[in-house]
Amino acid sequence: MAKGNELLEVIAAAVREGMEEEVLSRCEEALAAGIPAREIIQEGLCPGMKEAGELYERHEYFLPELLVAAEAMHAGIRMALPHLGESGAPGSSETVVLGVVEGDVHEIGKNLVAAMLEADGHRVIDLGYDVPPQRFLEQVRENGARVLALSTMMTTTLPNMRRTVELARAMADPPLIIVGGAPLSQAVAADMGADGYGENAAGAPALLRSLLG
Ligand code: B12
Repeated sequence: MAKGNELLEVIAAAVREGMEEEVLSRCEEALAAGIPAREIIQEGLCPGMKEAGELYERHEYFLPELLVAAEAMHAGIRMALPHLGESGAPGSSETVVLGVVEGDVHEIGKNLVAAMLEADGHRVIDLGYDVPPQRFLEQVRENGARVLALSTMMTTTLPNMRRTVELARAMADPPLIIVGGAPLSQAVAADMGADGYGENAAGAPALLRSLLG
């Protein structure tokens, strides 16, 4: 039986190769070995997806291979999620409106954020991708959401995220705004007026807890 870090590497490789059955059996093994679910997601499943993304960028993978890797990752996430409660601290339950900003279809990272927030007990209203600013605002209003979570993976759609943040800030009762995605940093997020920035999905629940006090 593989141990600790070695097992997480095996999980990452299985995600990268899109081997869903292998991902599931190795995640089961890791949970049985007492590796925390959060670590399995953060150190095994996510790095595997990142590697698949890099292979795609180098034209060593085509779209089908990338999407099979994403499926394998999601299967592992679904298995790990019910075990997250053991490692996470209890927090308040909030309504979160979440989506990828207008012009951007990259949704794999956003889906992970949704899964992690739901596992932490929040009600997530997932608007999907390519979401215009007004739709975010409408949904925040209609659902009385206290949190707005925005994602983008492209520098070209950062201005759309900024615009959405500005409009949300100008609402009568503005939500708490958290943002994430590859082209962002703490500094960029602060500059656009967001309340918080999350580097990865696994840290999103803790980010919300710290902002909500
Ligand atoms: C997969 C992918 C695609 C897939 C998307 C499939 C899907 N259903 O999502 C497809 C093939 C469709 C695609 C299309 C395009 N892509 Co693309 N794509 C990627 C790739 C390879 C991986 C992205 C990914 O899923 N990563 C894995 C996830 C898990 O990571 P993540 O998204 O970063 O999310 C994590 C964190 O950022 C964070 N996070 C994310 N959001 C949020 C939100 C909150 C609130 C919080 C707290 C945290 C958080 O948590 C996540 C999990 O830990 C990247 C390159 C790369 N290596 O990153 C390029 C990349 C993003 N794409 C790029 C481009 C240019 C495009 C296209 C324009 C290409 C084209 N010419 O057609 C189109 C875009 C069309 C559009 N209008 O959006 C560029 C963007 C460059 C830029 N300008 O910044 C990249 C960087 C590639 C590159 N180097 O050129 N792409």
